[in-house]
Amino acid sequence: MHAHHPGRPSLSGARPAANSLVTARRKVRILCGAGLLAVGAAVAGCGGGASGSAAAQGPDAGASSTPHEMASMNMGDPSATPADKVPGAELKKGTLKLLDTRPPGTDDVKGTAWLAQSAEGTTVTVSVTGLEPGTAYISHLHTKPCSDDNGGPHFRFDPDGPETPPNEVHLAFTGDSAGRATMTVNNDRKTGGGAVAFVIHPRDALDNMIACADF
Ligand SMILES: [Cu+2]
Repeated sequence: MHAHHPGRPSLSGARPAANSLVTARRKVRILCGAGLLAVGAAVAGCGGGASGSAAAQGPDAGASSTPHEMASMNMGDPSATPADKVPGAELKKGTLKLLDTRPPGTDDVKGTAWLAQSAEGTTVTVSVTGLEPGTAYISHLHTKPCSDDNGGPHFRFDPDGPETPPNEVHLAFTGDSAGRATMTVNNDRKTGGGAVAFVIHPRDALDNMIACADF
């Protein structure tokens, strides 16, 4: 009798395995997006898809990832290949300059940011000194030069898309005991010429801009 069901084509049986993987990833992204709405403070940290292929993650990353781990991964991975070491990339380098908008106690912030674009997408690395030990910072790609409105708005791959990774490029880091930090983040899309500056903010005062680097 089972063979006699012309009205029920067995679509699921014919679907290639790759499709179900894509479906699973979409589900993860949707889940992540839902979490963002609920957890405002973590808004800058969601969107685990930014690092791209499964090959870029550990072998069991998919099995063990929680939304929280995804968030920290997407805001940067200190062990990722830094932008200036990405093979075959077009590399831009900028020196951090202090901004007039910086809060007290940040006069010693110095460092370098690198923006690499390759077939793998975009890699951004920042290396900073003069941070407050134990203090958290957030940094972003911006669309204007540092001299123009302190870098202007955040760069977005899709201008009408969300203000969160992976549609924006965010790096989170904390000053170590010596006030230093180095962080790298990957995104599977290229910024093209749209991201021209890199700006560091205190994590607890995102409207505050400490320093900016032009690419
Ligand atoms: Cu910013």
